[in-house]
Amino acid sequence: MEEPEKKIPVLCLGPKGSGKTTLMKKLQNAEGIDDTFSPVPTIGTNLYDIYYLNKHGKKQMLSIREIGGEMAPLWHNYLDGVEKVIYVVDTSNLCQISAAAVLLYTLLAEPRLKNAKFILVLSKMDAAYRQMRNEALLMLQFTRLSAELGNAPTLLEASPLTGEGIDKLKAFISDTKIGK
Ligand SMILES: Nc1nc2c(ncn2[C@@H]2O[C@H](COP(=O)(O)OP(=O)(O)OP(=O)(O)O)[C@@H](O)[C@H]2O)c(=O)[nH]1
Ligand SMILES: [Mg+2]
Repeated sequence: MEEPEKKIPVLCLGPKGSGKTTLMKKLQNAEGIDDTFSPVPTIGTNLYDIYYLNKHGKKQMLSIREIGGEMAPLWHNYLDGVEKVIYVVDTSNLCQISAAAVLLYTLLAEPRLKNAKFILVLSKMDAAYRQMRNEALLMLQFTRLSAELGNAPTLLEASPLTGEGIDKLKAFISDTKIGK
């Protein structure tokens, strides 16, 4: 059980079912992330320890906290000390995208996240979903966000199923200051 006061500098957020757990498992190099992988919706939060090599080739670990989409009204309780936000949007679910956008804007406008780096992950970019990419970006008003915001998100297309984007996501999180 995680200690409630433990500060985790990297958060993974996004609407329910957008693919956060699957992505985190893949980052952990878990076996069996394929068509048959069936995660359960995250109730509350999950902590993932991620191992990576730093620029000196030394093995390092950092923790990422996933907060279930069901918990969106409570995300604000977890923002203190956060340096990076991985925001996961399901490209295959255009009905959910406006809600996803509103939640993202709320985070981007949050004073406690003023200096945080955001990465916007278009998940499930395998197979047929890829064609929805441009519509998804349009609905998220990504171009406008990029032009108008100081802390505009970096964009990443990813799929835990094919492994696309996983290395880039590791690079994004791995320059985080860890520990005290
Ligand atoms: N095709 C495809 N399906 C995916 C991918 N990632 C996740 N899924 C499926 O999407 C569903 C939801 O995935 P989760 O990883 O549980 O989503 P979540 O964001 O953690 O959801 P909550 O914890 O409820 O907020 C599952 O059925 C996954 O198998 C992907 O890259 N491609
Ligand atoms: Mg989950």
